[in-house]
Amino acid sequence: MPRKVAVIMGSDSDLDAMRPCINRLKAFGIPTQVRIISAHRTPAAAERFAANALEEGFGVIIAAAGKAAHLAGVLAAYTTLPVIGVPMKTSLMGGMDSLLSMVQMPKGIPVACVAVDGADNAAILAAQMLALSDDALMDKLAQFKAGMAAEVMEKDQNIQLEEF
Ligand code: RP5
Repeated sequence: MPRKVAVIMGSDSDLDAMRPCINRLKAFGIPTQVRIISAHRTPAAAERFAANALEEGFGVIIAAAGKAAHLAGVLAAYTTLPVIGVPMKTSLMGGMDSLLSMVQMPKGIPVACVAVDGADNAAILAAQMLALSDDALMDKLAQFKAGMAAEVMEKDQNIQLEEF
């Protein structure tokens, strides 16, 4: 049974930014559960989810939050599963508040943090983690990378036809 990915958002206001993550996981065929759990508004639910996630068949937790974005760190505190944080863009310095809240985790409780609004990369990183024990998924990732390379090479060919 393949391990699932949890996509946890601190608020439904994070959903639009996280759609690329959910769509990418779906495209890779990864079973995904999407939840809204807040580290400060529903802290007991955050603890419960993270503490049970391994037993419930999850392999990676993706946590999206903005501002004082402690969701990823709180979830990481209650699980040995890898947690990938997605800092949400905010009105303060483009989301620097969210970014630092996630990336500056004190030692012992790491959070793998992608770029501000880096939802797509969070899904790809989660897939790479799961692919370590899933050869079919590793093949899909290889195809995905080859597809990206082919796109860039095509663009390179096309740009050489233009006059500058
Ligand atoms: C965080 O605060 C959420 O992750 C969201 O990014 C931000 C704002 O939440 P709302 O006030 O829009 O619910 O908890």
